[in-house]
Amino acid sequence: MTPAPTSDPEPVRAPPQAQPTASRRKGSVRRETKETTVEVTVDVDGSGTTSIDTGLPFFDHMLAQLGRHGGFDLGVRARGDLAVDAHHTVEDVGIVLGQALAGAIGDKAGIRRFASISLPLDEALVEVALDVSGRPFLAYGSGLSPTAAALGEPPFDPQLAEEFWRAMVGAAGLTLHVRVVAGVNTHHVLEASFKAVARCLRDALRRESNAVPSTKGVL
Ligand SMILES: [Mn+2]
Repeated sequence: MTPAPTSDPEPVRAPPQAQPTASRRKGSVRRETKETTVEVTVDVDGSGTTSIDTGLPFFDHMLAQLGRHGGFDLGVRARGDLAVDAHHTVEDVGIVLGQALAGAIGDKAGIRRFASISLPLDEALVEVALDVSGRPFLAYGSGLSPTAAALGEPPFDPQLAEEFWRAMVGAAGLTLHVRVVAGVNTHHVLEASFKAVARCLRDALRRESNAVPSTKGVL
């Protein structure tokens, strides 16, 4: 005969509730002007899956680095006035990506906020420091000659990388420093810089708590 229990068994714990911070941070923006039509979707808590089509193969290659090494799912589709040149398309993708990121990260609760890296790609070495500050600021030194040859077809002028970062940080409210320490090959220098920013975004947007990481209480 089994004796009746004399005390309550260990209380059954409720299954863990999904924390508010466990929700996936997603943003989606579509922007249409007379120069470009750009659609961006971003899932900051994704897995680095990308689907990129801007009409500029080299830029696609760079944006794929951003998503893959940023650890976020990134969809970009852009149709721009490439017959003029790539400028409007690149700049507008930066604006829309920045807006989508801002929407995804919301009030920035719990994020690490700061990140930096020194990232090599063969002979190229790029330093990046990032603050998800809410204050747009870009310091950019590519070290590349203004006459460095364009990449891909249709051509991506290497100078457009700076325009892209300025547009993105302006729309997302990021403080971003990109400094090329060494590098000869243009493809390597640009790719290292995109990978470095990606890695910093991944680290800075990682959630470490539920608090907004500012003594002001807001970012
Ligand atoms: Mn490459």
